[in-house]
Amino acid sequence: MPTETDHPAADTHQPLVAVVIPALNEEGKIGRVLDKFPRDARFEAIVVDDGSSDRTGEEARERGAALVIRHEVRQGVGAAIRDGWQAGIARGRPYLALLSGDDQHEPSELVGALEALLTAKADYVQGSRWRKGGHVRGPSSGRALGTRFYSLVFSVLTFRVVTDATNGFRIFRAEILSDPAINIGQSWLDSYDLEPYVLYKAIRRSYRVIEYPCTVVYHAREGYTKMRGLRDWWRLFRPALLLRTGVKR
Ligand SMILES: Nc1nc2c(ncn2[C@@H]2O[C@H](COP(=O)(O)OP(=O)(O)OP(=O)(O)O)[C@@H](O)[C@H]2O)c(=O)[nH]1
Ligand SMILES: [Mg+2]
Repeated sequence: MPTETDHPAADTHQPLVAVVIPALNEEGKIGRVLDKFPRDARFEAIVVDDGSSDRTGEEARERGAALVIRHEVRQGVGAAIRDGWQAGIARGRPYLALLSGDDQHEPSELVGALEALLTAKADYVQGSRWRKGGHVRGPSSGRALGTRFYSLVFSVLTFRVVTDATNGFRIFRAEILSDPAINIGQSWLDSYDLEPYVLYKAIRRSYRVIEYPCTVVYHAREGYTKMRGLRDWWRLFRPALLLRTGVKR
């Protein structure tokens, strides 16, 4: 069971959006993410420290996370995000969001994304570095091409144009997760699969999904990924394929 450290100030603001930030050994970066977190009472940061062996959890607490959930043992990025979103639901937040814990997104862009969602009366906003106004900063090596190819395949499988399907950046109505056809509790989603799973389901269940331009940063010198080998790529790739073919639900 995860252990939780609550920050009393969070409850008095009654934020609209619980922004979940999964983090595994992100000391240094997690503080930077929280320093850039919008100074806007509609947003609260829920950091899930997924078995880090460094000061990730302490740093998150010191730099203003409303809630830090600690996994004593690493459970995977999907499991971390799931616990964070469930905590957001338990806190009564009507919207859930996702931001990388390795400082690859711009937290301030959450504000525009929320406005876009509310204005369009959408259910789900997916960040896209490839939409006009979006940016890629730093050397992404082969990733830029890889994410475009992935998005093309994802679009074919969902019958819908999605320009940046691997992007974690998103805000959506928490109610989506109580749809009986969307089950994020499945153990096959514990790793990289959860993020594309939720996007795929939101589209295929006919929720109103829009894209919003956002920034993705590649910290070449510090490192920006914990993905290892083909297995992790397959985990990112397989949800749309397995759902489309009916192998998984
Ligand atoms: N890989 C991985 N990341 C984890 C885990 N638990 C939490 N995380 C966090 O989840 C986020 C995603 O990690 P990355 O491996 O960088 O993946 P990504 O940022 O989605 O994609 P790329 O950087 O483009 O590879 C980071 O903030 C990690 O610290 C885990 O078990 N594995
Ligand atoms: Mg990363």
